Amino acid sequence: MTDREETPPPSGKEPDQRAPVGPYPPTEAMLAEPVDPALSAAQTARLKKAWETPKGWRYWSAVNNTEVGVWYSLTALCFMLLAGLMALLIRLQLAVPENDLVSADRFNQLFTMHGSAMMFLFAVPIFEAISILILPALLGARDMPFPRLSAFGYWCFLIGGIFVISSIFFDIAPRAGWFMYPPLATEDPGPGSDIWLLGLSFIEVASIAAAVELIVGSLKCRPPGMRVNIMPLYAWYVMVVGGMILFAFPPLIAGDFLFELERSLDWPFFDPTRGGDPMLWQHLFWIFGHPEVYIVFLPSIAIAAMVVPTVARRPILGYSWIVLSAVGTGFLSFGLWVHHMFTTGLPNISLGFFSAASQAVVIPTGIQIFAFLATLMVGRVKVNLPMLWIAGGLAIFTAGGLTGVMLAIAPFDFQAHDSYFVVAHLHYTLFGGMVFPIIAGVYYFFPFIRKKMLSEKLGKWAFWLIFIGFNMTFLPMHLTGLLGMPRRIYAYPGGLGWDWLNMLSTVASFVIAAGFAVFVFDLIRPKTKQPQIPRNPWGGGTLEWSHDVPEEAWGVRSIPHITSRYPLWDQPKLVERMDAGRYYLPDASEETRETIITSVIDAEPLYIQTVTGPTWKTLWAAGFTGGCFIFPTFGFYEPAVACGIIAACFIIWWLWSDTAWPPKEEMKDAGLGLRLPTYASGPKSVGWWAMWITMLGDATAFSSVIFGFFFYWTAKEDFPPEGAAGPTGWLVLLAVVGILAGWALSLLARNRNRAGDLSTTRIALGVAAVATAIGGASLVFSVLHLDGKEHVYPAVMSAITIWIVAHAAVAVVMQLYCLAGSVFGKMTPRHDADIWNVTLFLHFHAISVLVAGGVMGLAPMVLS
Ligand code: HEM
Ligand SMILES: [Cu+2]
Repeated sequence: MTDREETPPPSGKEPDQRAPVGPYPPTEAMLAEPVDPALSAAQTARLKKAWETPKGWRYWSAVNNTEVGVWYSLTALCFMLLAGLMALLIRLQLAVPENDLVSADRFNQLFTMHGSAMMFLFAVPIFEAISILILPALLGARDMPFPRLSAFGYWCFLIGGIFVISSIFFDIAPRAGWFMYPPLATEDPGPGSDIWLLGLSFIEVASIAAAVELIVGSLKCRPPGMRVNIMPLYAWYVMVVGGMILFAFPPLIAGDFLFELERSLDWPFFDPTRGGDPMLWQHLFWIFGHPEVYIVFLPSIAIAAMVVPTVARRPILGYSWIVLSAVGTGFLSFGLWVHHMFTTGLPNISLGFFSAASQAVVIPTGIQIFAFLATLMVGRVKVNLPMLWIAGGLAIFTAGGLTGVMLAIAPFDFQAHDSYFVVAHLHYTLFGGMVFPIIAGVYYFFPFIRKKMLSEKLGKWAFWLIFIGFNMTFLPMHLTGLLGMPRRIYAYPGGLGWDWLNMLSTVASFVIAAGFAVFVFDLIRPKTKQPQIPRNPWGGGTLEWSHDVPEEAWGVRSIPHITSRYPLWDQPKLVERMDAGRYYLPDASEETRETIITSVIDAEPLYIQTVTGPTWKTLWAAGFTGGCFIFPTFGFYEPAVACGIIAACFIIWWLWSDTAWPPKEEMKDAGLGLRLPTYASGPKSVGWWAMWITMLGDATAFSSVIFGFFFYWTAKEDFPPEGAAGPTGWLVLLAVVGILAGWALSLLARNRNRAGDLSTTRIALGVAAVATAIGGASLVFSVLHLDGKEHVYPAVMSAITIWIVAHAAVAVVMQLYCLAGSVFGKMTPRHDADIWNVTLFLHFHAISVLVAGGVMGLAPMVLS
């Protein structure tokens, strides 16, 4: 036990030394003390008030994870059903040879939208949705650290998703396949490809926002005592998958960025006649695309990792092995992308390397599955519905994994590539590795969310219909593929031996549909007459099952001190004491929403974070951000710019009014005699972590653009073309100097502010903004004489410029924001979270400017 009574009070020199005061961890004697019932009742009333969900139409301004998570999950499920209907149309068209149910063009739209919607509007979002919904409960937190960010992400997802998917009703949907290969997609007339590029980029940004939120949530919102090595496996998977999203989506966003520049400005990034290369897109796409399949697979394993111990009624075996394998799978998955490009004429050495790497990923995947099997074998298993779905999923996934190993062998892939064998393989992995486990998750967590049970009988019907229907649909496709049927054809001649196989697949796909109908019916049928469940109906050991029945919006009555991986099994009296308000944060003294932030490794309490409540600002911000992405698809650039500016204003207003204001009281009682600070800046605060993580993603996207430069440089002989002009050297230098000066001055401002020297702080910030602006402008002028249309070389230079200048603009806004904060009392020497986050952004910006300066200023000299 450590006693912090001795901690010195904050001194003038080191204003951020506000530290927790009081005993920690709590002793059994402290926990055994009864709580005064009158006090407890008063606390309950205040908590209720603080966490009240808005009523009537204001309900939609809610930002609480329990509301946003439910909307998010339902929306993703709806998109899945729509994409499923498209699959049925595809199957109907292919039922008989030479069918003319839909036209060739419509068919292309159907399979492109089916694949894109399943992957981008269902597979990734559903993971984030479920995680937003349950993660705080798993961690005994009251909410996610940035509820408004979740709400913003949700609204972006909804708007973007509806926009992308509804294009199919207007016959303008994308139609170049879910991986949009150029030149097919670059030359495709009509807005289809733009809808894909801009609409999905918009959704990817929202996905990244959610990933940031989830990672910070698992790192910093764990209950006191829940060290990393005892946190629920689900939270580990959230971190791994969140990290993968952070490194996988940005290359795609960078690719989308180049692609859209090519489509709207005719800059020839992927056009070989002007120095471009379609292979660059394939690389960028699959650097995203392969990790993507693990991004959708690992969360399902995470659900299995929660269900299996409950079903086996014992702690999971091989906890550390599972964690290591999850991390290992995450890493390995970034080294496999080339197996999607085996037939593009790559050197043999690459084929060999990526073939071996692809097979190696079986090892960590296998370890996780064996750990589950071992847990089930030594446990006292009582099979329930969630377990049935998990088992079915694992069986199907394993079959898909085996065909995956076959396809990873390059010579086999040469034969099976782009045939129905691949369609069979990918559906085996996706159904087994995500659809089944997700449904298992729905059955498992439904009682937690709605406090009612789904029907056992209907659940079994749904399972067997989908399981049998699935195998009857997709097993034959292995054969159709090996018999030579290519994927993505809208009609085929009869008599090739494919007819009956196709008919079988089509009939069976309706069996799957019937199964889904049963499942959806069970989900939405009214359950008012049904009794509420008892608490913890499955007998789980993790914290989410400690929630009250009926549910209260505050999550937990008090935030417990955790000492075990399965606290509900191992810590007697835990729930009773939580309910009594014996633990931390039992009160909402100012009737504001709060949660405890703990340290990353040991989960020691650090400070109390105010959590924001309902607002419309996020909805407006999302709407206008949507406009900024959606208008350009149809070539309306002015309204797009206007929307972008308005969205930025909303976001700034939202940040300004709701984050990082100096608190009323510096320290607050957190319960059990512990007093915690109410403000943190720098590495202790959640905002700083969020910025770090966001910047990692941002830097990855920038690196992908730079990767493009080096790709052309190494792969193309005419890069740069003979005698081509480059950016103006001295202007590039001026840009670097200006932006670096802005960075250094902001750092100076941060230090002077701490020292209480407000006038220097403000002057430095003002000058920093001017220097950064001059830097950005110089970079623009350095490339103005170049014509991006002529060749990929000027195009790349201009693309890098756009990237840097956009960031410089953000930097200027941030510097002015801090200046305003200092003037209006939002930022004080003690309360400087904003400028910490801004300087962190500027560190990254400074590095990217140095890189850009090198590429734009020095490379022309080296190259010529
Ligand atoms: C009712 C269940 C489903 C059926 C009957 C079905 C059927 C099909 C068929 C026949 C194709 C090939 C189209 C063609 O090449 O002409 C296809 C492609 C695809 N499906 Fe599914 N599918 C189903 C569910 C799913 C799910 C749940 C996912 C992902 C989570 C998914 C992802 C994909 C992808 C990525 C493609 C490739 C699209 C492309 O070639 O661009 N499908 N599906
Ligand atoms: Cu792959």
